[in-house]
Amino acid sequence: MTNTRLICILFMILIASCNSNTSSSVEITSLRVFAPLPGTNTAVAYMTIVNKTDNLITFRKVHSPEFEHAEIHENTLENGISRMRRLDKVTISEGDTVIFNAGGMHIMLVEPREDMVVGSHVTLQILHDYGELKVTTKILNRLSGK
Ligand SMILES: [Cu+2]
Repeated sequence: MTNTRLICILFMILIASCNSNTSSSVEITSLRVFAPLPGTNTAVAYMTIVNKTDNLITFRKVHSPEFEHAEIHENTLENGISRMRRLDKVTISEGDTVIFNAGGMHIMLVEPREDMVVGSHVTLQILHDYGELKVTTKILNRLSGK
């Protein structure tokens, strides 16, 4: 191997490592968005967020172009009654995982802009300290899960 070629390879590795920014190391898996139930105007999103960075990450806002509002919620039990409250932020420690699921934290999508039917595409933009996570999926039926 010539010196020039070696330098070239080293340079390419350097560029690759410079490009690995924080947002690419935060991953969303198990994304499910359920359409509003008949007679309601709220959809709900569940997912798992994995923070593979070396930093604590704070999520503060969620947007969806298909809905008027999007909020981070948490279900709590007060005197045996299940209630939802809005969270200002969700923090995930370095290397940690946070699960949004039924009965726990979730993303509430309020007032669909168009008629949301099962199979429509829905996009979520989840903003954090270092950028945003953008994911798109097909909206599911909440009763059948399909
Ligand atoms: Cu909620």
